[in-house]
Amino acid sequence: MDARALKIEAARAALDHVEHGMRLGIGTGSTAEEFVRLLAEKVAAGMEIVGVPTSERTASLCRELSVPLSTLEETPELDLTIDGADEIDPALSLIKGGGGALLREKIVAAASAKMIVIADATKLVDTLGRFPLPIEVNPFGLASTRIAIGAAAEKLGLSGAIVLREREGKTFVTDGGHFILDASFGRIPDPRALSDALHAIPGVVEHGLFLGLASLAVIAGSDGIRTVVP
Ligand code: ABF
Repeated sequence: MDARALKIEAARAALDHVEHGMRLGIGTGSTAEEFVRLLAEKVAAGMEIVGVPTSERTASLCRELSVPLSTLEETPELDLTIDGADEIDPALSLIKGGGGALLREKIVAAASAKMIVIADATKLVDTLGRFPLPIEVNPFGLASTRIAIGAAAEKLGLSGAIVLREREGKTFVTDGGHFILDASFGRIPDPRALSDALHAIPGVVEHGLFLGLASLAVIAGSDGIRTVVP
């Protein structure tokens, strides 16, 4: 089964958790986009839901496919968020943000009673950190913030390149108008400690460690669908 087929299978399995009348957080990335396409079919068949998108890209796809949208201002409490991830560990701690949407993704996930992660099996890891950790930073004071991030990581025994994300030769700017630093720290044995250290840095808006947010992961692999709980 090719990579896209696995994403579709994970998205399809997650759809079983969506009930009529739900208020949904809708994730970003290629797996989440497969979920949007399948959700649109359910809506066309009469399922009533409303979605809060985690990025302009997801919002645009939802509008194109007539998935009803709301905002967190209108719908501040969500029943369920469905989203992808870059890495998933056995405790369902995640690295997210490869798609550059981590801030809205985390805000929406935190506003949801439940979060289900959808992914192919390549995202499963024993310890987070093989994937560079995305850190969303305010453009003001970027150089100082990058130094502070390196120093905070060093105190935790972590080190590695901290690179300003670019796209098509220009600095990547998030939907929220911020920059992303991708930190290649390698294995992160204590994600909570790193999360707390990053949150203490004024120029850091948010980071891609999603801890204690996902309640279930639907994983598609060559051996079929697996449901992972912490
Ligand atoms: C988004 O989906 C990001 O947080 C994460 O980086 C990405 C994973 O993308 P894909 O599903 O395309 O692998 O939620």
